Amino acid sequence: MISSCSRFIVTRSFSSKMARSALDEMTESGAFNRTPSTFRNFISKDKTSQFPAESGRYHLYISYACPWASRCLSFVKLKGLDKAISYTAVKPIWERTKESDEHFGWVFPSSTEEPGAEPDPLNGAKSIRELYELASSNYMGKYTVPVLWDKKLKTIVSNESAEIIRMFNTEFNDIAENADLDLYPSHMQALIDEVNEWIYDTINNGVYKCGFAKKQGPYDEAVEKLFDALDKCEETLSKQRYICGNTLTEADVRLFVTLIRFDEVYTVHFKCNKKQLREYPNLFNYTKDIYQIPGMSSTVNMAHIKKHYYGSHPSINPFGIIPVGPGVDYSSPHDRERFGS
Ligand SMILES: N[C@@H](CCC(=O)N[C@@H](CS)C(=O)NCC(=O)O)C(=O)O
Repeated sequence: MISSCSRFIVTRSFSSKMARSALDEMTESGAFNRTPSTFRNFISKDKTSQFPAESGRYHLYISYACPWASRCLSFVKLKGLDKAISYTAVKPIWERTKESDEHFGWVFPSSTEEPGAEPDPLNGAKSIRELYELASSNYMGKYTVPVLWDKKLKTIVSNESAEIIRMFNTEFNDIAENADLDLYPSHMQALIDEVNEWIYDTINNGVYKCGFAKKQGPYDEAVEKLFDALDKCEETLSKQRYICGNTLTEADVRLFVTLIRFDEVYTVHFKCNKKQLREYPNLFNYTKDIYQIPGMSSTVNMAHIKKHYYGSHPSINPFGIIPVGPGVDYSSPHDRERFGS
């Protein structure tokens, strides 16, 4: 087994123009800088399109650890797309993806040794990297989840969760069990976009900017913006049930995936410890409220979440020790019904 220190150095040596892992996405100033996704096709309800919405045609590859993949799985559950879109979860801890080089990334188990993770049922791939290589022979970017796979054309439709959730919201309504649920209704789109933008920058990606900062300045800046944004959410949620009003929207799902990981991981691993989520009464109850929506709790596998973060970032946690707590119970009663539903 390669030592955690050399593992980090070798991984970085891949970094020329494109990043090969989140650990390589650093600017000269020591700040974390996420690279954009590469596969950006759209599934359409139009039956003549290249990627038409069809039951059984598409497969979602996820990690339960990954907030971006989890938001896609949340949409599968909320929209009632379980029967139309199949999915597989990888193992939580990054491993070597090839014998011939030192890249570490998402891999599939060979059997059922890791509860929740399964072998690749479609291509027999050993890693997510292999799927990218099947889809494109000259791909040079990161091998990220989620991956939305087209079984018919044997390629990646999209690896951008923000766009995958939009496809799931509208394009499968002929087959979705909850077709009437619109998480991005046209009359709220401007507001949702605006909220998504600052929440992404300060909270969803903000926790990563705190955790992956390599200098004090970028950390201080990110942590201040993060807690200012959480204070702003707390204030908003003292007046309404959800972040854009009294209706559940895409913005809530996007915020939830970060909040549910906050006390278990981000406070410790990413040094986001100015306050814990449990110290914000409205944000904490809001997180429980969303967790208790039918289907949502099945998207949260806390064992995978903790194993991944604490076990896959040797530059932050060299010995991979997983802290014991806090073991928050998100299924306990909340007070959000005071706003109605
Ligand atoms: N823009 C992508 C980001 C996905 C992403 O960063 N996924 C992480 C896991 S949370 C990943 O797979 N990282 C692999 C790596 O850094 O090598 C999306 O939102 O879909």
